[in-house]
Amino acid sequence: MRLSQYFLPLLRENPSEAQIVSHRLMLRAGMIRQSSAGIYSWLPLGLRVLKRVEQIVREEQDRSGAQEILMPTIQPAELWRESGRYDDYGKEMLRIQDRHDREMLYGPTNEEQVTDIVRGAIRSYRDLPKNLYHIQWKFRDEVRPRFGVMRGREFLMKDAYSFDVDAAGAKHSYNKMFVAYLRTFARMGLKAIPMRADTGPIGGDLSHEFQILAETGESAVFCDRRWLETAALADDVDYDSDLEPLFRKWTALYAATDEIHDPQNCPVPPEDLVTARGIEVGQTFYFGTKYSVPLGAVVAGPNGEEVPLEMGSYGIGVSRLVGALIEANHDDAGIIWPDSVAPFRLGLVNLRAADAKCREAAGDLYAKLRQAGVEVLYDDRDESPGAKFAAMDLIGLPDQLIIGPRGLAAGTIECKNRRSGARQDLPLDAAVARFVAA
Ligand code: 5CA
Repeated sequence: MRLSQYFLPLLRENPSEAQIVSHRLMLRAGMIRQSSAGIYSWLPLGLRVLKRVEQIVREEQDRSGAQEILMPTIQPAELWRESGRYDDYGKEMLRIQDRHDREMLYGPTNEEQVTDIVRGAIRSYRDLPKNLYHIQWKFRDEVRPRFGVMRGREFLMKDAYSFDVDAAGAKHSYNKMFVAYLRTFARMGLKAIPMRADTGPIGGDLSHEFQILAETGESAVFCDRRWLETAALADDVDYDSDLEPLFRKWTALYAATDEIHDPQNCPVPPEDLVTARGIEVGQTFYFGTKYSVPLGAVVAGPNGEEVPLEMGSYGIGVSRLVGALIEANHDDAGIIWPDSVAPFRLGLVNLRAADAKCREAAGDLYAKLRQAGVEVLYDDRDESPGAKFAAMDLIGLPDQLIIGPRGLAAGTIECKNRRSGARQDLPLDAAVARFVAA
């Protein structure tokens, strides 16, 4: 992509409405624009990151055996009356009336909707287990939308729903999602700590919040000091094996959110307890038959008896993750994307757009990299070197290739790593080879 043609409305000043660094940087880097409180448009650069985050989430869901569907954003109120949540959910739910005065709502979550799909389609325990997920926009009329995409009113969520014939099966399904979450966040270079959590309006008695420690996090969390030295899960996992040992290993060290944490009965002595802030990037729930019983989602069990489905639900804040990634990866100059979610792999900077030789060399390099399938953002604008460096650092692509007249005379190009700041002069061809191989 040529920057001269790209829609990248950068802001020079810090927007006054943004209180935390990720919100500031998303606005300044031209990733998002606010539409109304807690509701955002995603511009080209931001959308690229959102899609990459979404794709990692999707791949790890698929790997664990979950199957993707797509449910609507608008749901009928009757379904929520069946579960009893239409009244319980309160003002956070956006209620709508259609032209026939039918009551509808913009889904804040989909337990009822998915249970309705499954109750009509699965009749026997032989068709279980199943885990269905979708990646869809949700609406919650939050009292205090804030921090940009971190606490929005409209936000993108991956939500998965598992169906089993008994509690043992449901726990295995829970463990699969639990492990898939560890892998998902690890692939983004994030350490998300699974913490025992309250279940809130979703219900149930087993729940974990996946929290990324960050000063700007909205949750108050507590964990064993040893969590700070624990590396993220990187291994491959056989999802058909017994995952209980892995689940135990990753829940052995104490970690809890403040709704659950009880200082009187905490197993960790105060000197080994970390009190911190966290960003909740995902939450898992096991709630058994809370929805299947009222909605009549039953199957024929092994002895022909009717059994209500055992269910769990599992959410990941896809749009929130974009903010969380920036909170965890930035410096004074701007964003520093991990490779796995970067909007482009590489920035190519031509320091002298007016110089024919520089233009030719940069154009040639751009063509070669694109041909080799490397995603490049090519700054071909006629701007000062200072402005170009600042823009590249702000948008945070993992590596920058810088072409200028001096290097070119010697047949070299400068390669700068955004994270380490390390610079290296490379022969032109070596620069191509390095990123084509990577
Ligand atoms: N049905 C369950 C799981 S599928 C559910 O809705 N869980 S949740 O309420 O915990 O939401 C799942 C995830 O969505 C959260 O962990 C959080 O990362 C994200 N999320 C929730 N509310 C917001 C919000 N207002 N803005 C951005 N992300 C949010």
